[in-house]
Amino acid sequence: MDFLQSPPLLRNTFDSDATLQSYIARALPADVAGAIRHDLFELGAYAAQAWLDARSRAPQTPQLTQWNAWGERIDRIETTATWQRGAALTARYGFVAAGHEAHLGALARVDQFLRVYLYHVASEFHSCPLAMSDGAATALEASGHRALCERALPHLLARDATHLWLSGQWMTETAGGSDVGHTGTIARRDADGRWRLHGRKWFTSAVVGEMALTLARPEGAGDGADALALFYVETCDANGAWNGIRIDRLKDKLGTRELPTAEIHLEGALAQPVGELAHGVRAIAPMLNVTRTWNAVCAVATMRRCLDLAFDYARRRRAFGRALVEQPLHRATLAGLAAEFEAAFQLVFFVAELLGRCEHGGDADDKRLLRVLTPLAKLWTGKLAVRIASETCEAFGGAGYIEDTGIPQLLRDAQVFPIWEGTTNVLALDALRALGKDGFDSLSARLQDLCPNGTASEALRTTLAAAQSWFAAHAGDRAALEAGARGFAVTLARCAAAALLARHAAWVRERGDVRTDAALSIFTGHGLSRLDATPMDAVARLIDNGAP
Ligand code: MFK
Repeated sequence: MDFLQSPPLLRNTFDSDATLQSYIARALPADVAGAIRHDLFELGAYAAQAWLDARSRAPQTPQLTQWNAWGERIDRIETTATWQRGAALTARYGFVAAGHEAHLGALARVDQFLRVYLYHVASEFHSCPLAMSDGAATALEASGHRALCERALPHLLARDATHLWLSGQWMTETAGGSDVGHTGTIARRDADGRWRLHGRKWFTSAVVGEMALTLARPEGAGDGADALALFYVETCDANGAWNGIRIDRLKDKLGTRELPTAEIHLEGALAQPVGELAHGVRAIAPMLNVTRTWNAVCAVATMRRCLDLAFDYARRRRAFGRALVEQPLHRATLAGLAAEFEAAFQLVFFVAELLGRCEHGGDADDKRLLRVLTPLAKLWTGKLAVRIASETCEAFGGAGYIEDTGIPQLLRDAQVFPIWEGTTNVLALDALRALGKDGFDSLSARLQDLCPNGTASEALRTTLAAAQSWFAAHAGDRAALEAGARGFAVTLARCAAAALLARHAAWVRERGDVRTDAALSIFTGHGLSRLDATPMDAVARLIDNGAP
């Protein structure tokens, strides 16, 4: 009988996640942790079972049927079996609602994102429309538009699947991608004075949702982003017919294939302005910041899944006379990835804590810190998820390149994290904008306050000093500042993550756990600085002289 390699298995992803367990013990009061533990346990069991189930069936993708047998345009989208379970699970576990519930106050966001962290990979990116629904609820709450809040919030935050709505976030157009100011969708008043939208949206990730928030230019308004307004759209009328929406096709994507991302035309879709008829980007920003937080949570969830599988496999797979986990180089490789994940996890859940605090009061310092850390967490974890997923493929050797092991999908799916919701470069520039001219010192002081004394605090101080010098040296030269923005942003993200990992390590050390200390020393050993010293003139010589 030929040798048969046993495949990787997942244990309950809540029970087996030491990082998650120790975070909960530190961050949540015992009664809160006790109250949610059972739900988290069930989600961990669901995730492990979903992994097994997915290995025993052919992959499913959503299907668009544009015409019925008699030639009528119907644009019907059938979602996958996993997606069809999504509403019941969302209502039961409150993936959106938990973040808005009053009884946990500032901790509501932590509760919510622990649930999302456990659900994301098993959800097959049902988490995407949930993120947008959460973002829509947050933007509507921030708008103070009473009628729209009364209409949509009970659905977006429903705990009953029959009432639950999903929301889209329709921003991206053919000309207006990252540069949303080029949005071509026009809002026109009809004969009855109602607003109707006309245009083409190039990426709409939740056209199966019941509503969307979208940007459009009121007819006659000027050019540019500031003239855009934020509109609320319900996708279907009371009879279930599309509200002036034509679905041109579903996207054929590298990953997130279960997610029905569509190209659509708005052909007079009835819409309501959410607020004033301008400053739409400012009005949609609360949504962006929430979906970027989801992005970061889902990126660390992906990293965790990769590591669970890679570690399990390293214990099963033998080569050169011993298990992979006993091979010095493989051990060191896995430990290096795990240390990066540990740091990313602490940063992301700190952002969740801050978001909760800011939504329940929060002082100006917290709000400034949240504004900067949100793009930093999103951009750094997006790239890190791709790196860890890529290393995970490699940790499986050839099997990691074979589709039905389930491993390649992790990499294909991870690649979306640095792209949607703002690419790494767009987010790096956003971090610069959030920091402003004089935000560096307060960020630096907050990070140093968070970090207990020790080797990490030394590394933190040195790196922040280097970042400050870099920032000061480039402040007067916008092009040079932008050219180095990615390295600068990643450096700040790593500094924040190191401070938070050190804080966590100090707490668990007193309770006899040295694992996080080890992660901290490996993480700081990788270096915190990623400052980019590429000379601008070398860039110009390379790019402007016919290369590549
Ligand atoms: C599983 C995980 C789930 C994740 C869900 C993924 C769903 C996927 C769906 C999508 O991908 S939707 C498309 C996402 N598209 C983007 O993220 C667009 C990327 N481009 C940007 O982020 C630009 O920076 C942005 C369009 C936001 C702004 O560009 P502009 O046109 O140059 O506007 P400007 O003048 O910089 O900002 C306008 C106002 O908004 C300013 O305020 P004021 O009017 O008061 O001066 C900004 O300060 C404010 N603003 C911009 N970004 C902000 C913000 N305020 C708070 N937070 C922000 N992030």
